[in-house]
Amino acid sequence: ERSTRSFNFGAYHPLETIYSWMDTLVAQYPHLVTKEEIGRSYENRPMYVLKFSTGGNKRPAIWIDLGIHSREWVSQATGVWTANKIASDYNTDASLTSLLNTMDIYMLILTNPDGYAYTHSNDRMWRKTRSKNPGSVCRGVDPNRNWDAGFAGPGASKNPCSDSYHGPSAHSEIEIQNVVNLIKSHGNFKSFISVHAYSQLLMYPYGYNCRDVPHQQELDTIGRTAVEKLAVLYGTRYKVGSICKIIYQASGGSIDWSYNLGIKYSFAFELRDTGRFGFLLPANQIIPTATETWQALKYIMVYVRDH
Ligand code: ING
Ligand code: ZN
Repeated sequence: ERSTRSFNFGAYHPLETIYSWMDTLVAQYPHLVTKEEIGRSYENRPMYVLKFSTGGNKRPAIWIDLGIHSREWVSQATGVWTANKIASDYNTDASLTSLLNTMDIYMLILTNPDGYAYTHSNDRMWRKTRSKNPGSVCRGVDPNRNWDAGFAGPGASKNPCSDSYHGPSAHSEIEIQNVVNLIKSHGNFKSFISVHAYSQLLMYPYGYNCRDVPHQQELDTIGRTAVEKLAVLYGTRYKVGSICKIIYQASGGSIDWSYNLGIKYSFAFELRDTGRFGFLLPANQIIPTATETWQALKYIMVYVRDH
């Protein structure tokens, strides 16, 4: 794809197509968008973060990762649409423009590139990384059980064949190390948002236990307003709550780690749908899903800017 205008945002694309689309986006908006390699995956694929910035040095920033679970295809597809939206709306959408005049946005669209490639080549339902597990015939670690936050506690499996295998140690997966290193070395992230599918939920910490976090009330209020904004377009209903209370207890998750690191505005989305199609969400729902989600994302980001 030479121009992002000819790119089909309403289709699911393989990794190589998304990576080459990133270059066209950067080429089209060179003063706003840059592409940074944060490291390589287990199978040596580059991991590219898109940085949206109008200047400054390590401005307060918002982190958005998508596709940590490879089979949740509407997540990565929403990332592609959203990145294009941020770039094209800068200078036309007043609240986004003012946001980008003081803050940066970082987007990691393919957080699990090996898994994503594998969902195209071998197994559409692959969730985990593709790392080898010594002593087991089963591959992969659940990259959302691998973070140093209640690691190996309830809601994660010690069985390498399980889809929720936590891995041999916290941050054992190179893909997670790459993100952790970027977040820590940057040191000025104010919000950390992880995008999954499906179930139509907007969640905040914790997953590793069911106790309220110190900022529970504020996070809940933000979440409720965000899902009201999301529902305006098509009436899509989301539930809001802590991971543990609203979905299930799950240890070693990314937003528990980011929250404990001091990034107060840590959220996780579960996009459409509620189970009719599940991971196999039809491509004609990509743009509606991304468009409604953008309303919630923008609300959260503007709130973060103002607090
Ligand atoms: N759901 C998430 C999972 O990892 C989640 C739910 C989100 C747990 C954030 C912990 C933290 O199980 C899906 N669909 O993957
Ligand atoms: Zn997931």
